[in-house]
Amino acid sequence: MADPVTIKPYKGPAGGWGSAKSLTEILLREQIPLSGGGLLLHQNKPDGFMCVSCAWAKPAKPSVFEYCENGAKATAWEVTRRSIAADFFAKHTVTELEGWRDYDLEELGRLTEPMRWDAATDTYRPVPWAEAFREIGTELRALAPKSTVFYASGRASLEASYMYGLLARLYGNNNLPDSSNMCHESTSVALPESIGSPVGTVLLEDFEHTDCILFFGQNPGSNAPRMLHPLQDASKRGVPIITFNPFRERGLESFTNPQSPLEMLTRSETRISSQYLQVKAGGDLGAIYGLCKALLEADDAAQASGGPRLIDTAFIAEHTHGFEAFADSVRARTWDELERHSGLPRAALEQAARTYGRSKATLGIYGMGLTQHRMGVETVQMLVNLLLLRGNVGRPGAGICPVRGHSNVQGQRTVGITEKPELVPNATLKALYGFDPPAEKGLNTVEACEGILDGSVRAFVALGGNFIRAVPETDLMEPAWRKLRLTVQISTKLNRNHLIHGEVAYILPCLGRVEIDAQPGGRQSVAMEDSTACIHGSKGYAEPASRHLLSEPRIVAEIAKATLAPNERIDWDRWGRDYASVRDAIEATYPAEFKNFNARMWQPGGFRRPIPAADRVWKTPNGKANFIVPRGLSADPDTEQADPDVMRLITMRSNDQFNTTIYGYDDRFRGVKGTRMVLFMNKADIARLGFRDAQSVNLVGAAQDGIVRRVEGFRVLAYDVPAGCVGGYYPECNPLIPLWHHAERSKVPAAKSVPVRIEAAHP
Ligand SMILES: Nc1nc2c(c(=O)[nH]1)N[C@H]1C(S)=C(S)[C@@H](COP(=O)(O)OP(=O)(O)OC[C@H]3O[C@@H](n4cnc5c(=O)[nH]c(N)nc54)[C@H](O)[C@@H]3O)O[C@H]1N2
Ligand SMILES: Nc1nc2c(c(=O)[nH]1)N[C@H]1C(S)=C(S)[C@@H](COP(=O)(O)OP(=O)(O)OC[C@H]3O[C@@H](n4cnc5c(=O)[nH]c(N)nc54)[C@H](O)[C@@H]3O)O[C@H]1N2
Ligand SMILES: [Mo]
Repeated sequence: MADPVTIKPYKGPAGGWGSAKSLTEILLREQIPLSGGGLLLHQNKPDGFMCVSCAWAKPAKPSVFEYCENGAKATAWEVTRRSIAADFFAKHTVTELEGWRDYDLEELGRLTEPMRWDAATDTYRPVPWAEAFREIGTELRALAPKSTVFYASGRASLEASYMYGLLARLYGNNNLPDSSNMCHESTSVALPESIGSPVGTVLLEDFEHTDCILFFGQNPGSNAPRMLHPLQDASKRGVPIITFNPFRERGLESFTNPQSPLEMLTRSETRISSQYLQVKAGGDLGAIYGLCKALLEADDAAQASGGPRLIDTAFIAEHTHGFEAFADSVRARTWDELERHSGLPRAALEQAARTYGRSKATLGIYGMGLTQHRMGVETVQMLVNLLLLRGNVGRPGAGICPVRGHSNVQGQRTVGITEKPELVPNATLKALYGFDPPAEKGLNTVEACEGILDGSVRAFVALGGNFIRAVPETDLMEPAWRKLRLTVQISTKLNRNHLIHGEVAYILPCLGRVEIDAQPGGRQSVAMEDSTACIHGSKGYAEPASRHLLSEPRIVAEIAKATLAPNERIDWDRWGRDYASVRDAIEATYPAEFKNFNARMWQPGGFRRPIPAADRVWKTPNGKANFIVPRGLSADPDTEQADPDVMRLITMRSNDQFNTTIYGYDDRFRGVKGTRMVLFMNKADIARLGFRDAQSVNLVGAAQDGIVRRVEGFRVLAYDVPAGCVGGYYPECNPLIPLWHHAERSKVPAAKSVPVRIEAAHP
């Protein structure tokens, strides 16, 4: 049999003809007529629907086709003509389905009716909505509030999320973990201490005014492709883009705009990065220290010779605190240790620092490559330190720009999906709804996992997502999960989390955002917040996948009614069918952020909620922007091993997936076709460890905690990655991540430097 797997380097640009072809394939597979392009014309438009893929900013003046390959794939995935036939579950036991791959489960198409697991037959069986809500309510009322978790994956709208947060608090807990707990929680902990804002300060316009971009650990070609447009424009203006990434990602090297006929016909490419630094996994603290060191050395020299200063002394004096201590810590670091930790030569760091030192307005952009480390919080703060040295926060063309993941993950936090009671306007909630919101801190993702493992968590309600597949420590989590009393999954597609289920288990299928949400009072719209804190309205255009589906706000309302004592100040029925009334409640709860919400959400480009740091107002305890000295240099202090055979595994996304949703088995930009079980490895490491290219290997966890962690069946792929680092795909690699291996201060699982050993597989 011919090897279905092919691996060859991809030389083309991101975007371009490869992107057009890949999109056509998925539209055909999901049986969406190419005139379905008509639907795509509404994507990310002021009167259209907001993309269900990433959270990247939506411009006020969109182009005719304001979508990317992966955004269109996500739309196609949601409005697919495929759906799960009524008799499907009768034919397949849950135990059988557990053996199916993620891809095959979701490829079945949309879930169409509410289902309850039937123990006698081990199948999911249809159940009337009313009965489902009644039983869920009865179960939840029987449990101690502390033992229930209300998870949210970052896609649900501001309206559904607000209602969901309130449901948890009225029920009696702050157990509101969010996908953000696995993602940008490092940002949400780091930035308030540094600049007094939990989110970035950058707007899309800033890309037009910047003259230098520092780009850390984010893969825009696959994960935020619309960002390639402003990056391309900046590059064409001659703006240097300095990238720090262990992988040479195609989207950060070269881009052809698939929506420009001229670029497509002439096959013209724009180079994106002007300098590409293949930092070691977890080496960013060292790398940024290096930039700061080079800058301070140049500044010392300038001072000695009476030349212009390299640091913004006026800004530092007026706006910041902690500069001296920080400068001392920079000077105390030796180039030797910085080179060793970052894996980058001093000369390259000095070159990058010279470019930065010439800039008048720099953007610092980053993603999971910084946040998903043991020192994720410190690394984000270190990037802010670098920006503060030259006053690069709070002026046009400059700022800190975390690239958020799910399309409304940032917004969910804004409207109260958080385990931290201090982030919630509890006094306002009390005034509005006449109850005392729980004051005790709730569970985040890692703590929810701990509670499931030790049996203190008994019920898990999920507003979207595929929690069991997304979290670390799969092999311990799955058996513990089965001991839960109640699992409720509000979902669009079948995934592994439905198959690994509790004693009483429900699947509640919901409308997606691309679909028309018809309610008695008329068609409803929802709102979401993008990565730049702009809030947009979104209206569905596609016919719903089934007439049995309910909307997310309606499902949350029904669970609330079935579970909570009646509250005369909350009309759940009205909220569940008239979302403008929920937006009024959001505005009443957060008047500064959501002033005139219902009118402003349709403003082209959305409305920006106030971000004080963007105006140099620092909402930190000392009223200043703070330089913060990190506690160390290594991303993974406690797994730092002298043993050179222990590798740092980076777990990441392919170009053909959205988190645990697998669209296909190709990763075009990395040249992989037909498999996800590859291990990207440096050539010298392959030779040193006695392997060869294409050999079959297994990965074994190398954390010394007595737990055996293993994933078998990878194929070694010689690749341009720094020595000591290997790469593999998420979620296949998740059984290798210890639950305790998380960012120390934010508890984001440290998925980007997992200690592993590689063994030859013996067939
Ligand atoms: N199509 C598509 N879009 C998506 C998603 C998706 O799965 N598919 N997921 C969404 C979500 S929820 C999120 S959070 C975002 C995720 O988007 P990204 O932040 O891009 O996430 P990853 O793919 O995990 O990869 C991060 C990048 O970091 C690099 N990296 C790894 N370790 C390090 C390191 O130590 N230092 C540095 N400097 N770089 C490192 C990797 O090589 C990779 O290029 O995308 C969102 N958008
Ligand atoms: N090893 C490793 N692990 C990681 C990561 C990593 O980089 N490496 N990344 C982490 C990150 S950044 C994140 S955000 C998490 C993601 O974790 P989750 O957000 O929990 O996972 P998703 O894969 O996005 O969830 C997919 C499911 O959501 C449901 N869904 C889709 N659309 C809708 C909708 O409109 N409404 C509802 N109710 N349901 C819907 C579908 O049933 C689908 O199967 O994973 C984390 N896990
Ligand atoms: Mo994410």
